[in-house]
Amino acid sequence: MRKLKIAVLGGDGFCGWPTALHLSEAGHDVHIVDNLSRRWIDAELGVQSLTPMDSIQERCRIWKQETGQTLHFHLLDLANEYERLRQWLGDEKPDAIIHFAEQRAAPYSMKSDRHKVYTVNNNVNATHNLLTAIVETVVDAHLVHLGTMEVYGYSSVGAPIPEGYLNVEIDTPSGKKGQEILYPTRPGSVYHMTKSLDQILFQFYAQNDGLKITDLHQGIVWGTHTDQTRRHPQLINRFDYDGDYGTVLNRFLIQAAIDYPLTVHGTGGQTRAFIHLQDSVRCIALALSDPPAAGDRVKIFNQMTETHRVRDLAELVAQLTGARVAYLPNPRKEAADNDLFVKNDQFLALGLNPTTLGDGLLDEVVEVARKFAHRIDRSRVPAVSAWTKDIAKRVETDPERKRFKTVS
Ligand code: NAD
Ligand code: USQ
Repeated sequence: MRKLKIAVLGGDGFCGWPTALHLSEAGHDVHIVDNLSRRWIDAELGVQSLTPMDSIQERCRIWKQETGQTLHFHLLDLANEYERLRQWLGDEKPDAIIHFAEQRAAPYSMKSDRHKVYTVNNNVNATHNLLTAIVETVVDAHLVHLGTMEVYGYSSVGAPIPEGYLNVEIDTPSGKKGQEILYPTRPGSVYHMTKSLDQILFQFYAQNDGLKITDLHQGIVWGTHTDQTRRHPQLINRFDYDGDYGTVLNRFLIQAAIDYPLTVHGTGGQTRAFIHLQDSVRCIALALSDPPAAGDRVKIFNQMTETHRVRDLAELVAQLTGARVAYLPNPRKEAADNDLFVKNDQFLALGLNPTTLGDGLLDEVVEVARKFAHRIDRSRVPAVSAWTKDIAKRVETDPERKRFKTVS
């Protein structure tokens, strides 16, 4: 692929940082744009990444020292600094823009009315500001957005979830007519809802202004290192373990490392889609190499490599590490059990060779967690953000929860 100027929006985050490094190593001119809000949220919640992260400026300095490649950093809030965003885009004219810059935790988005308002304002404005600034500055960039699998909900219809579009037949007075529609969304949290809204914004701007957009519906990312973050201790990636930002498999792995019971919500019958961080980074590079043409519909990929039931993951981690498994009242409003079939043919066709849970990388995460175990605050491990006030009451008074408090 030719050398591109690539803007990585949200490039200080868990997925954005390793993506920026991967693309820089591939020879692209990478510009990280971030308002560092995720670091402020850590301060708000009183938690920190399991791994000690340096400032973004220091991380960029170490990368230059290790590779000779410059990573540019721009402090900019996409949601609240529209004029600066437009100016920046017009000045820099990137060939590609990767958009990670959203509030991405479902539990955080459900904590309170304030957190709901923040998540909607931040995510929807960030995406819309970006789209309208691309139109206004006439920048000919391929926009790659990180969406999510759970925009679809998990209603077990039995058929595989297609890559974005569904062919339907509609009854009309003159008989049945075929139509292609976006696969219906049924988001499971305010955060996931913002990703559903993003989809409509993309559809409009692709159709109205011919923007070239790829939307990656990504599953839950697990793992911590990539080939590039392993190069130097100060290039280490963020790793969230707390009840709001930690995702299920990474949480089980750190819980095992500190002898904390694995926190399965409900029966653990929830089936979810997963992808290792290294594959996530590779998929983004593959998507960049295959942009849609101006005037095309939004290209949608399912960015996941395998599906697992939550309780099976807990059992697997327990077998690997000897950890105990705790079945706790579920703070979320979600189906207790669901099947999940997902198509991911497009990435496989582009050459993705999936890394799976069987590839030995679970141990690597446990090792990292053991190394930094002293940084873990056990009191921040339980997930306490409840989806409704009724659920909050039920969880709070549940005897199993009370018993758990004493054993953990
Ligand atoms: P993260 O919170 O670690 O990173 C997001 C980054 O965006 C942060 O550095 C934050 O400071 C920045 N940001 C947020 N709002 C911004 C704004 N208004 N202006 C500028 N910067 C802003 O999250 P992540 O895990 O790296 O996720 C990145 C993207 O991938 C998100 O959009 C998320 O929805 C999506 N995704 C993540 C996962 C996962 O498991 N982590 C799975 C599927 C999809
Ligand atoms: N869960 C547990 N125990 C825990 C944590 C979670 O049983 O300690 C359960 C949850 O109840 C849920 C499932 O595990 O059923 C997944 O939860 P999660 O926090 O790992 O994932 P989720 O909230 O869906 O969000 C994460 C990322 C988000 C991304 C999404 C991809 O935070 O940014 O969009 O995964 S997906 O789920 O495919 O939509």
